[in-house]
Amino acid sequence: MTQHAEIARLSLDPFIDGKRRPVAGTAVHPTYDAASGTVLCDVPVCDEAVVDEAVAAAKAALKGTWAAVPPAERGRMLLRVAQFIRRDAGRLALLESLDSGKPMREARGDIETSARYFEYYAGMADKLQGDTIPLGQDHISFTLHEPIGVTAHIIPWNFPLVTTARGLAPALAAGATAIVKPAEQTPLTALALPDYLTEAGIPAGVVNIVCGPGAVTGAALVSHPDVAHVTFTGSVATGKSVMKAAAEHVASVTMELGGKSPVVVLADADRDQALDGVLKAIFTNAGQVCSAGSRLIVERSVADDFLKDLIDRIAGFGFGRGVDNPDIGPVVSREQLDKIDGIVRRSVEAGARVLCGGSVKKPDGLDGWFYSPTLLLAEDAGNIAVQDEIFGPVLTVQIADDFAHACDLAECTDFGLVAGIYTKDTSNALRFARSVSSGQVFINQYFAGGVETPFGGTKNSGFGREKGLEGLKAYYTVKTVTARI
Ligand code: TXE
Repeated sequence: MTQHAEIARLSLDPFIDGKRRPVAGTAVHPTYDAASGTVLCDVPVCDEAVVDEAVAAAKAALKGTWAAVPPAERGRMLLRVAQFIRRDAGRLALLESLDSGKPMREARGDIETSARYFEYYAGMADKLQGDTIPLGQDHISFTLHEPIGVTAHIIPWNFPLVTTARGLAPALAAGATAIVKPAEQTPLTALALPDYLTEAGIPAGVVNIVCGPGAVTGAALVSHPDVAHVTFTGSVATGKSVMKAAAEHVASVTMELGGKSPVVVLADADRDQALDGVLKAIFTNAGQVCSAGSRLIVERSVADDFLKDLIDRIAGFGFGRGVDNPDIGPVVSREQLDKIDGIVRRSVEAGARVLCGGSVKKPDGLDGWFYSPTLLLAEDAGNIAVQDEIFGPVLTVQIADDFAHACDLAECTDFGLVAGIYTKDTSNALRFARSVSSGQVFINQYFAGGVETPFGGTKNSGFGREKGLEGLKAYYTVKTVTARI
């Protein structure tokens, strides 16, 4: 087992009621170095009894110590968390890169984004105020914004700390308490987070971290009757089972379920801008991004030249361990590699054509889980590579006859998370933005906006909005008080 010094210094025990809670003797699950396929460390699994303890701690803190902290002070605590994350950005980025395989520069970006979530929502803690409602001279009516309660956060492996901060920061700003369950593939930065929460003065029980497989730890958490809201990011299938479990105790849910997002390149697009944008949209984090631009829809008159330029640029990509900051790192797990390879094979069997890549890759001296950056031309909109989320460095290409055809192709899946368009014609860009079913639209750029811009899906991509002021709404409830005077 690799004993990386930074991991050796980390407590792998769950964090419950302000303390590490050793669960030695119970089952463990390994987390891997994706570049070599070797085990980084074994993390103890939290069973239902441990999850119960975490929920009980969060429930006690909700009406106790956390309620007693004035909103402005809650905000200051969140600001301190942001400050400490930034101070230790090197440590956290290293843990994230080791654990997920993502290139260091991307891990560094993730850590800064995580700090930004705490900073952004810190400013909202003392601004969640209600309204007064005019009912005439015999009444006074007003609303109170009250914390929703105990919240559960089910975290995916592609952006471990970012996704944690995206839900946790607004939940805490709103006065809610939380239990975080990181993905079993990438628990390390979540296990580091308690150091900063404690140093920032956040009381015991307000945030609890439990690790383990989804079917054990995750299922126990989302079905717990004392959980009032579940924030879930992951697959459509797991999202449906989480919704069912939450429905049993009438908990609200935020569902971020991935996508198959189109990037339209029209004939009049700025070529270099579009090339940069398309490459970034699919190859960031080796394509393991819910909002990845995984379908290129390019106008026929420029398609040959545009695809040739893309293939030339891809040919220059270097591979390596995430910590060595390559152009492309490994994918997170053996399962994910097999899934990518399986979809590409089925897609080709069904008629798609490989323009470049299309196979598992073994960079020199590395035995881990790498996949070649791939372009797949699919004429048939029903092809699996058009319809299914691959979650790897695979760009499906569709050719459009004209703008109207591009708009139709953009709509040909059951997902609706993000859509992008490259064109110099602002009217067409805005027509596209109006017509496309999508939670976000990017014009002449991709992954636009920061923590301030609301994010979420339509159709199978889920519902509810995270980020921005919209992201707070899941974490408070509105109570109306009306008096006769
Ligand atoms: O997802 P799961 P997996 C997509 C992507 C990927 C596929 C499978 O296409 O290839 O999903 O990935 C927890 N109750 N996305 O298998 O199962 C689990 O432990 C409660 C898109 O990793 O959805 C992990 O913490 N929790 C995506 C989280 O759910 C459960 C990001 C996600 O796991 C659970 C990740 C249960 N019954 C994958 N079962 C995005 N939207 O960005 C599992 N979990």
